[in-house]
Amino acid sequence: MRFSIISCFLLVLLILILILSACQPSAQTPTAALVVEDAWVRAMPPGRKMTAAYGVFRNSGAVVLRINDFSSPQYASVSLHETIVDSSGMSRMQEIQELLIPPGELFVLEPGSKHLMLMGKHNNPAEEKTNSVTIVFSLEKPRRIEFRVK
Ligand SMILES: [Cu+2]
Repeated sequence: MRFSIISCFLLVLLILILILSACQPSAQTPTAALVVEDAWVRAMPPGRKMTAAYGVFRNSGAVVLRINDFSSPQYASVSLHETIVDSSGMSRMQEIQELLIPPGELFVLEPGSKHLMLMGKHNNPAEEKTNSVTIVFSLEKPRRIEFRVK
């Protein structure tokens, strides 16, 4: 009888420890794990509604980062593209479903290759002055990243 009470108590204690350890926040959330360098947007002549954004994205965390939703307050749509050259030598753009970065690795967006396609520029003279484009990356917590226009 005494033994079963003790083992029951130990079982409850074990369950409590498991629940508490599951509730511990991880040291670094994926949102914080995304490190961005050299984020820039190609400057376009006035009136052009479309451009592309580039940069180097690094995963400094311990879990894979997957981002498949991007938006910008300055553009109607933001999508991830890759420029590919087909067998006839023609270059065209193809949509990529997600920006996927294994732990410790880089995802590079650069001219002639992968890029964020910005389409449908909104006319907002106030925002023109900042000379930057804000792109929101959907992670656990949405991450706003400023891209310098150059
Ligand atoms: Cu494109």
